[in-house]
Amino acid sequence: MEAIVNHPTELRARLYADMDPANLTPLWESLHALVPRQPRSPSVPALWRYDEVRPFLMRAGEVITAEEAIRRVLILENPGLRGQSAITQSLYAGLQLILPGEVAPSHRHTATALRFVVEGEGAFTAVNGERTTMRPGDFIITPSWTWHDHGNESDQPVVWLDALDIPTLRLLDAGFAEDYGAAQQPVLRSEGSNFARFGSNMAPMAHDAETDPHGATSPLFCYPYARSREALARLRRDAPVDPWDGVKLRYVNPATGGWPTPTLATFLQLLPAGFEGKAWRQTDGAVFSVVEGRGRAVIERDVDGQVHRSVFEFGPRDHFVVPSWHCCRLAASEDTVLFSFSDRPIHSALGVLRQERLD
Ligand code: GTQ
Repeated sequence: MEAIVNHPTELRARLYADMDPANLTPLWESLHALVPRQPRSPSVPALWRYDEVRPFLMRAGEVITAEEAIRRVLILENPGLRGQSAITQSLYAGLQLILPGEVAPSHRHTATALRFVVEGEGAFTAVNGERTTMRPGDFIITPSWTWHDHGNESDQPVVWLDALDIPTLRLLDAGFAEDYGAAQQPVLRSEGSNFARFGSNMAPMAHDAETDPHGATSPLFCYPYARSREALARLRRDAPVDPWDGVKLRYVNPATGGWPTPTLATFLQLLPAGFEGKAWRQTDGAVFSVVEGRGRAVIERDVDGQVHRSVFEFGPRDHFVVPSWHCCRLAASEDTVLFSFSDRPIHSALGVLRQERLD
């Protein structure tokens, strides 16, 4: 009897049980999970085909108005994180629908948001007293704590991808929000004045400065697709195509050269027809929005010596996620343009960003 009770396993089990009510738990039982040899994300690769998503979005348009919903959005929820409103552990993504004549009322929150226009033309987002018309492929920023409302004065439904750092703010318990009190904020400046100030490789004089007081977010809030697409087309003709990324550029904060937002990095890349990319992996989890073309993403992860492989055939307006430290290879059967965003600024700020180019 004594011998059994004094066996280390028994003694340990008794210790765990006795100290549990004191909110104490032994590190040594979870050390490897807490300090992993390499990331083992609970997020999994996933693809949302627009053909499948769009009918649900339009049904959402029939059952609730934008005004009632505040934001009529279908959240892209990672299958490994169901119930958490997250596409990766740090990022939120959703597809927002706004129908002709609707208004999504003005509010502000500490979460940083970006929009990437997926379908339709002629809706607008208003940020800090200025509207920007949304066209497919435009990348738009809603900085932390800025008033923003959306409207659609066109005759067609408009859909865009929303990306926010909501799960990161939840982790930090730093979420605040306020309603403006009226459906729409007043328009203080004519459309295009923000772009004139910050979108031409120039910047305002000191007396005219109209910048984010924290300096953390780009003062330019719309990056039109036409400009970015033209840059990629030009580089595709004039510069070598990278074997991993094709022709890829990052969006910048024109005031600093850094990322456009403190938490979200954004990219646009062109994969020429026939491109068969080499494999890469990175600690930042990335979400892709297909703008033009068709191709394939092969995403692999080694779990205890067993390779899990996802093969996604994608086309226009499809979305997919490549979680942290998964190997990804991109291929294109036609000229393909991909927008993507990730939590890279957070990894960089913490000094934990790792990127590898494989093969
Ligand atoms: O447009 O402000 O998808 O506040 C989630 C939360 C969009 C927005 C979302 C938001 C918004």
